[in-house]
Parts: sequence; structure tokens; C-alpha cells
Amino acid sequence: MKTIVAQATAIGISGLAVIRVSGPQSFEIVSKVFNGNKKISEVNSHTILYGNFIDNENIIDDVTISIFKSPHSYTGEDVIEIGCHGGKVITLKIIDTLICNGCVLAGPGEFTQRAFVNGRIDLVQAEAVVDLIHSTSLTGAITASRQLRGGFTKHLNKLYDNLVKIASLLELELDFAEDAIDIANKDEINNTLLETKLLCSKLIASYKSATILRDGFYVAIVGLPNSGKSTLFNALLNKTRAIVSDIPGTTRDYIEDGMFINNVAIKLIDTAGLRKTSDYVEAEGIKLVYDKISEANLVVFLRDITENTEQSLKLYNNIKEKYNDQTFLLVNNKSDLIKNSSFHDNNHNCINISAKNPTDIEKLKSVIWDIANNCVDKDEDILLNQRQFILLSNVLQAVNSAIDGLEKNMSNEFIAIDIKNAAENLGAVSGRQWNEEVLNSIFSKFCIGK
Ligand SMILES: Nc1nc2c(ncn2[C@@H]2O[C@H](COP(=O)(O)OP(=O)(O)OP(=O)(O)O)[C@@H](O)[C@H]2O)c(=O)[nH]1
Ligand SMILES: [Mg+2]
Repeated sequence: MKTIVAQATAIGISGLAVIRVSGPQSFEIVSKVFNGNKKISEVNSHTILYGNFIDNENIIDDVTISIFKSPHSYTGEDVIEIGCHGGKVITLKIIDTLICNGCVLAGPGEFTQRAFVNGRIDLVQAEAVVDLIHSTSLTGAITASRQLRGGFTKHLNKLYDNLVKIASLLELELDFAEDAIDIANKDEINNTLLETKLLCSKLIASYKSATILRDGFYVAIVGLPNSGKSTLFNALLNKTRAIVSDIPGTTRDYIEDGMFINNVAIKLIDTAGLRKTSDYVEAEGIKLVYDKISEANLVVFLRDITENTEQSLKLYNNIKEKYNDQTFLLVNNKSDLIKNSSFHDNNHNCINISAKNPTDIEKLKSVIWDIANNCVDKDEDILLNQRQFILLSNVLQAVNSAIDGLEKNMSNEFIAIDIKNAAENLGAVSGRQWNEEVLNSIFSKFCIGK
């Protein structure tokens, strides 16, 4: 096993930086380049020493080194964390010197991958590390931190063990088929399958919320040309990001930008105005609007209340009908052009704003925040990612098939295949079952040094 090194803190100008070394030769290699008040071999685990980092007797920096002896470290191996001054030059020189003395540069996520392989954390916890680092909201970070602390996997593992057990009992029963012995207790099988089904359904239902917490709440602004979408986009972002003009068809490609409303990360999208057009480029932009309508968590339909109000309402109703699972918010724009804000629409739940002035933008923000906040589950134990979502959907399908098989009194052989399939997919969630390819795809998403 090689001893790896990488900068654990962000690269760039900073007061301090941390360089992490992990592997069987950590202590031996760092001893060659550290001249401190005590020797690494003389002290207990979890000790910090102060001294000089040296390269061929040249002092490179004043450093502290934190010593973690195997197995009581992040990776489970001997680990040293070197605290040095920040900036690119010193950190690169320290890493370079360590490589010259026998370390190799760590790959993305290699420290966390080693922690997993050495049994320090499971895959669900490892994936929480990425979510914690990349969190865009406090709620997302808190959920990832809860996931990182573990506990959740115990539940998965218990179900995994039960599934493996009932699958093997069913197979065993097959061996004694001629003797007609009932080895597998049908109630136990049923209960395990139902419990697994319940957990998977609950987790799968939390996927949307997890995606919002991880990536932000996706809000698409759509409407007729010139309704003021780009003006609203800029007003919400509080900066001039999109071009505004009185020429209909100004925005063609969609434009994305991020903002926060309280603690919720919002991904805002300005889109091309919807109309029939013979202009090829504009038509391509309009096609994309429909993709955004289906991808968004909320569609803000902007209606100019001074022009084409009937046409706009017709379009709104058509889109709403076509995307009937989607959440819409009808917003009336250009209220400044109507005396005493006299525009009332009793048939729709909508709000009046002026994007240009701007007026009631805060009110709109608070409505968006309410909708976003209702979509996120703050008490979830896990921030489900796509990999886990696909695996749990496979588990659910296999479990449903096993339940169906039991009801139809199908042969144990078929039921056992479904249950084994469910167990395999469930085991892959926490990493009870894994292979090199899966690990590589998971950890390649990490940064170097984590
Ligand atoms: N009076 C008034 N004018 C507005 C308001 N919002 C936008 N406008 C004007 O309406 C015109 C169109 O605004 P845009 O924001 O470019 O409209 P859009 O919906 O993005 O238009 P397309 O990109 O062509 O689809 C501009 O002249 C804006 O200044 C408003 O609240 N009040
Ligand atoms: Mg525009």
C-alpha cells in the first residue's frame, strides 16, 4: 500500500493550509523532513508537534504536525496532517518534498476511499462527505452531516441481513422439496419484504427533496415575449444579468443564475418568450423552454397585465394542462402601468408585481420561499443521491415482485431470485457489496485531498 499525500485545504492564498499524509510509511517519511521538539515515534496518537519542515537541511516553513496512529485516523491508516502557511508556493514545495521522500500524490477522494476500504465508514457516509463539502444550503449541510455520523446504515444492514437470510432459507427449502418441509416461515418473509418496501418507498419519496437540498430549488420564469421575464430575473438576482429590451424575442438561450432566499438556494432560469416564430434560432430557444418547464421545481408564469392578457392566460392554461404534475405560480407584471394597482384576477391565485420599478419583489420572493420550503424535508436522515435512488428503485421492484410471487404461490426458486436481487441492490447502497468500478465512479467525484 502506497503512502499518499495531498493538500486537504483549498489551493490558493490563505493564512494556513493543511497537507495530509496517509499510509504505512507516513511516520517514516515525515520523520525525514520534520525537525521538531519531539520525535514522532516517541509520542502518542492524537498529539500535535511543532517544528520545522526541512528539505536537505533548508528550512521550508514552521509547521505543526498532528499525528493519528492506525486505526484511529480518518483513513484507518497512519496519518499525519501538516499545518503550514497557506499560499501556493510553500504548500507545493512541502508536497514535492514529501513525494521526493517516498509519498505519491493522492487521487480524487483517495483518503475517503481508503477510509471506506478499511471499514472506518460505509458508502452512505462516504457520499455524505461530498454532499457536506458541496452543500449549497444550511439544511442540506445539516442533513449531510447527520448522514455522515452514520446510524442510518445500521437500518439498511439489518434489512440486508434479513433479506439474505430469508433468501437462503427459501433455497434450503428447495433442497428438501421432496420432504415437503417448511423451513422458511412465511410470516417472517412477508414482514421482511414489507419492511423493506416501506423503507424504500419512504426514501425514494425523499429524492426530490434531497435534490433540492443538494442542487437548489429550480425556478423557471416563462411567459409571452416582452412580459418582463428578463427584467424580473434581474430584479430577483439584484444585478443586471440578462438583456432587457422592448423588442419581443430578446432572450433566446435560457440563462441560469443562483441566489438565496433566506437559507434556500434557488436556481433561477430566464427563458425565451413563448410565441410562434419563423426564426430558427428563436424557435430552438423556445423548444428549450419546454424542457425547463418539466425540469423546474416551480414555474413562474409571468403575465403582462397591460397587453395580450387573454392570450397570455390561454397559454398559461394550456401549459398547466400539459404539465399537470408541475407547480405553477401566476405572476402579473407591470403593475406600475395600472392606476392604483386596479388589476384583479379573482379566478387565479396570483400576485401583482412591477419587475421594473421594482415593487413587491420581496413579496414574490417570500411566496417562492414558502413553496420551496414546503418541498424540502428537514428531518430526513439521508440526502439521497442518484446512485442510491436507482439502487433503491431496483430493490423496490424486486421486493414487489417477491410479494407478488408469494401471493401467487410461485415456486420458492423464483421468489428467492427476487429477494437475492433486492438484497444485492440494498447491499450496494451502503457498500456491503461493492466492486472496484463502483468505487472509482463514486470517488472520482471527490476532490483531491478528501
Ligand atoms: N412599465 C414596466 N415595464 C416593464 C416591466 N417589466 C419589464 N418592462 C419592460 O418590458 C419590456 C420587455 O422586458 P423584458 O424583461 O426584456 O421582457 P422579456 O419577457 O424578457 O422579453 P423576451 O426576452 O423578449 O421574451 C422592456 O422594455 C422592459 O423595460 C414593468 O414592471 N413595468
Ligand atoms: Mg427576456
